[in-house]
Amino acid sequence: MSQTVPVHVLAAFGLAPDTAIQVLHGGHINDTYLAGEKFVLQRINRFVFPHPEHIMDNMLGVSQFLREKVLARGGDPNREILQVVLTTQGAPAYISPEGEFWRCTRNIVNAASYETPDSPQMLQEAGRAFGEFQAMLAGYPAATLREIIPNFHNTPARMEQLKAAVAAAPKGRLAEVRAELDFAMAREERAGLLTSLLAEGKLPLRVTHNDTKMSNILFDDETKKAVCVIDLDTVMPGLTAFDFGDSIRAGASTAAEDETDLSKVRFDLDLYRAYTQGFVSAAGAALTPTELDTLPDGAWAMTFEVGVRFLTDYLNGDVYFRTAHPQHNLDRARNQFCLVEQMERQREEMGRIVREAAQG
Ligand code: GN1
Ligand code: MG
Repeated sequence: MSQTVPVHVLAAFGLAPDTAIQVLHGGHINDTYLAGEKFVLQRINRFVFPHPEHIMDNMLGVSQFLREKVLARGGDPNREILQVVLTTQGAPAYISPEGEFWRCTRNIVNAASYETPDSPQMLQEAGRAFGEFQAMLAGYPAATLREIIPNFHNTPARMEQLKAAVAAAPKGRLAEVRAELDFAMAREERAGLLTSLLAEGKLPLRVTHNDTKMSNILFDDETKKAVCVIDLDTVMPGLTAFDFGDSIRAGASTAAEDETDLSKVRFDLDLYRAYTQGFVSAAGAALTPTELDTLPDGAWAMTFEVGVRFLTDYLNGDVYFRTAHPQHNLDRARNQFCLVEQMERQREEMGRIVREAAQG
C-alpha cells in the first residue's frame, strides 16, 4: 500500500496539497487514510469491488435514510452516521487518471475502533449498535439496494469456491492445508443450514451490514459508548444471523483473527452473552422465533465461512485479502476453525443465552 495520497486526489475533494496524511490500518480490502483531522480518504479495491459506484449508491441512500432516523430520535447524525463527502464537482467519488477509485467520508473525532473488546460492556455496546443499525434499516426499500458482492454470505457458494481453488492449487500449498481442507469438507452439509431455511421461506431477508466485526464500530473515547457503525461497503439484503454471527466470531474470541498461538484463541461465553444481550435488546423485538433460534448458527456459519474464504485465498495465492506474510491467510483460517470447533461444543449453551436475552 502506498503511504501517500496523490495531490490530485486531495484537490478533487478540496483539500490542500500539504494536508497531513496518516495511514489507517485495520481493513483487509481498501486502503484508508486520515486526511487532516476531518476527512477519511479511501482507495477502493477494484479487484474485490468491480463496481465501486454501486457501493456509493448504497452508501448515499443508506446514510441519508439513517440520518433521518437519528434526527427523529433527537440524535446527532454528524456523529452517529457515516457521511459521504462529495468531490468539488459534486460527485460521490473521484476516479483518478490511473483509474483508481477514491471516496471521502467525514472523520468522527474523539472516537476510535477496536480489534478486540476492552471489556464485556464494550461488546454489549457493539451488540446494541449493530442491533439498532439493523432495526433502523428495517423499513429501508431493500429492492433499491445494489448487490455489491453476489452470494457474499452464501456459505455453500463459498464451499464451491474452495473446491475450485483446490482443483487449481499448486501441489505444495495443497499438501500444507490437508487438515484444514478435511475440516471444511466434513462440515459441508451443516454449512447449508441458513441458506436452506431462507430458501424454504423460514427466515426473512432483511437489510444487513454484512461485515459486523468489532472494528467496524467507533467508540467514544471518553464514554466508551458505541457512536457510529462504519464500513457500509457491504450493506445488502441478508440474514440477521449473518450480522449477529460475524460480530460474535470477531468479538467473542479472546485473540486476534490471525493469532497463531491457538491456545490463546478461546471462544468466550461471557463475551458472547454480553454481545447477545446488547444485540437482542436492540433488534430482538422485530425478530421471528426462528431468527432467534438460529442466531448461534449464524455465529458458527460466519466463523466457518470466513475460515473457508481465508483458506481459499491461500490456495489462490493471496489475491483477495491483504496479507502481511506468506502464511497469513492460512494462519487466519486455522484460527477461525479453532473457534468453529469450540462453538460446536457449546451450541446448546449458546442457544440458552439467546433465549435468556430474549426474555429480558
Ligand atoms: C474483510 O472490509 P474488511 O477488511 O473489514 C471482508 C469481510 C471479512 C473480513 C475478515 C468485502 O473485511 O467479509 O469478514 O475482511 N470484506 C470483504 O476480517 O470481503
Ligand atoms: Mg468491510
